[in-house]
Amino acid sequence: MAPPKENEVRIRIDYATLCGTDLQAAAGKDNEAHFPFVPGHESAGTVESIGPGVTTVKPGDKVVPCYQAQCFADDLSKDHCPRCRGYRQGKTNLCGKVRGFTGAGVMRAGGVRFQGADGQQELNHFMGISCFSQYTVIHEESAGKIRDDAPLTKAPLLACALPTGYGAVMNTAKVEAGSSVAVFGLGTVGLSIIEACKRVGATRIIAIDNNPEKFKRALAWGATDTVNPKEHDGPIQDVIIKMTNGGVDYSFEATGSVDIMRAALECAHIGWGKSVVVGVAAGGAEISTRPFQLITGRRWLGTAFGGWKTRDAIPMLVDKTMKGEIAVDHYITHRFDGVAAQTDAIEALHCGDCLRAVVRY
Ligand code: AHE
Ligand code: ZN
Repeated sequence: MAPPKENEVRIRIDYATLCGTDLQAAAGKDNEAHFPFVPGHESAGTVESIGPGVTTVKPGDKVVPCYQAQCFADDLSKDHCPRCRGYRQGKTNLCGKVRGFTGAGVMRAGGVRFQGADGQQELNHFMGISCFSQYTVIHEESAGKIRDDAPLTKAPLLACALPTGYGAVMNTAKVEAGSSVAVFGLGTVGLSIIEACKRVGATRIIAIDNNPEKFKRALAWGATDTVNPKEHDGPIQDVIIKMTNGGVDYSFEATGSVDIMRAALECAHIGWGKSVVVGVAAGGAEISTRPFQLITGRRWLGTAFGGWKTRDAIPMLVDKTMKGEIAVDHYITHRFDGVAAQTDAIEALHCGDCLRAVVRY
C-alpha cells in the first residue's frame, strides 16, 4: 500500500462489512470493476497518514470511507465538472469531482496505490474505497470524518445499505404517513426501506420475496403483509394491484433485477404512484415498460446513497445511532475476526440468512 499522494488519505481499516455490490463486481457484473481490483465499500477506520494538501482530516481521526464523494465548500464556487451546478443548487447528491477516477479504478493524482503481494502487479481501486484491505488510500473528498467516540463496529453499516434504504424512503420517494407501500427484495436494503416506511407512518407495507424464510424478519421490521411471487400464477404486479384496490402509493425495488423493477413500477397506483429503483442491476442491463405506464402518471425514480450527501450525512447518522434514534444492531447477523475472515463473510452472505457480517480487521 503506497503512501497517500496529494489530497489523498491513507486509512487503517478497523471494521468492514460486505455489500452485494462487491459480490456483483467480483462476479464481473459491474462495468466499473477493473480487474484485478480490491473490493469493499462499507467500512470504518482510522486515518493513518495524509498526503500534501489535505486539511479536513488528520492522523488518528475516525472515518467512514464514502463511495459517493462529496466536495468542499470551496469547490462549490467553481465548476469542476458538469454536475457542479446541480450539486450547488441541492438538486443532487452525486458529486462529480472525483467520480471519473473512482469509476476508472484509479486515483486523481495518477495511478493506483495497491500492489499485489508479489510486489509486481498493481491492483485497481474499486468505488473509490477498496476497504477489503488492512490499509487503503482514498481521495480526501471520500473521507467521512466521524466523532472520536463513534462505535467503529457499527459505523460500516452507515456506509451504504442503511442510508440508501432510509434515504430512498425519506429523500427520494418522500413517503407520507398513511401511505401504502410495496417493497421488493428483503435483504438489508429492503428491510431498511421497511423500517423507514414504518417510521414515517406508512400504514400498509407489503414485503415481497420469493424466499419465504425472509418474511419473519420483514414482519418484525414492520411489514404488514408478505407476498411470495412463487405462490401466484400471474404477474406479481397484478397481485399487488388487486390487494391494494388499484396499486400502492410507493414501491421500492431492492433486488437489482430489471424484471422486478418493471413489476415494481407497474404496481404503483395509476395517476400518482411512485416507484424507486434502489437495487443495482448487472452492467449492461436495461429496463422496460409500456410508456402508457408513465403517461398515466406513475413516476419511475432511482436513488444513489438515498440522496444523502455522504460527508454531511454519515456523521449525522452516526450521532443518531449513538442517541438510539437509529438502530443498526439488528442488521448485524454475523461477526468475524481478522482480514482473512473476509472470505467467511462472503460465504455467510451467500448462504441467505446473513444481513451484515462485521469483520474486525
Ligand atoms: N458501476 C455500475 C453502477 C453501480 C451503481 O449503480 N452503484 C450504486 C451504488 S451500489 C452500492 O452497493 C450507486 O450509488 N451508483 C451511483 C454512482 O455514482 O456510482 C455501472 O453500471 O457502471
Ligand atoms: Zn453497497
